[in-house]
Amino acid sequence: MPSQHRSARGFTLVELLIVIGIITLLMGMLITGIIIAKRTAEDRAADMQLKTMIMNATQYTADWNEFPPFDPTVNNSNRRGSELLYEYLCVPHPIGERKVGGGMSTNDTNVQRGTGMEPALISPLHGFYTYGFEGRGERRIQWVLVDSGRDKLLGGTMSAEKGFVPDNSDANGDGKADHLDNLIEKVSMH
Ligand SMILES: [Ca+2]
Repeated sequence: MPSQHRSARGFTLVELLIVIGIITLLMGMLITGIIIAKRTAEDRAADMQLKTMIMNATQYTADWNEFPPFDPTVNNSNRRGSELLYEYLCVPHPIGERKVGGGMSTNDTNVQRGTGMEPALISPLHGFYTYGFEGRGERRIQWVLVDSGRDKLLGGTMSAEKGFVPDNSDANGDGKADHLDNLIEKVSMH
């Protein structure tokens, strides 16, 4: 009888372990699902914000009949580009009686503010933006807007001739070039 009792208890323990195993597996799947859903939502938001920026960049060139100044500080922690884009795309500027620009709406999540810092337009992927222009010589043909992506690293430089020029840097050491998750959009000037 005692041996029967032991085997009954042993079987219960195995069952318990199986149940714990299944629960762990389901929890893992659930958490993975939540992470994937969150990432998909962020990717979509980043894409939409870049498209909104393009609309407002197009409006900027139409209002001012020129591009904004070149972002001179292109590097991997390019807060300055995001500060300039906030200034050009989100803040209305008076021209005589009317106000131009500033069409892009901002909220607590897409603007980063800090003491002693200019407000900066930030990506739903939490990184900064970079922008530059593509053209030949002095002639600028289009804006190039770059969201540095989930790794927040640009992995390239902005050339006045060619726009964004990627390199093969891998600053976060994940074996992928930093530019591979960048989102890039271009706006022609007419
Ligand atoms: Ca990147």
